Amino acid sequence: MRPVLAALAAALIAGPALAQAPAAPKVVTGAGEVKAIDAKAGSVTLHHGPIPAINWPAMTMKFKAPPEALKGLKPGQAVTFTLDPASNELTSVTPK
Ligand SMILES: [Cu+2]
Repeated sequence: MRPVLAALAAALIAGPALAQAPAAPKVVTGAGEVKAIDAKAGSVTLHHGPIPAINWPAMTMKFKAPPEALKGLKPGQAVTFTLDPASNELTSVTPK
């Protein structure tokens, strides 16, 4: 009985670690061009390059972003950005 319990205990301890998927990135960075800004909606449309960290090809899409990240942005501007892959919301946008 004792070896069985020991094996069970070992499996319980090892289980969660083994079940863990490869750590998803907490912050993802990308680069792109501003296509449109909607300050009222708190969103910006970017054409961004590929983002391998989250398997995204290049595309044009709308992102939610905090007001401070939208400040001073203009259509046509080249930017780098960070986004939270859990929500797909931008956390910062920096003109290049
Ligand atoms: Cu995209």
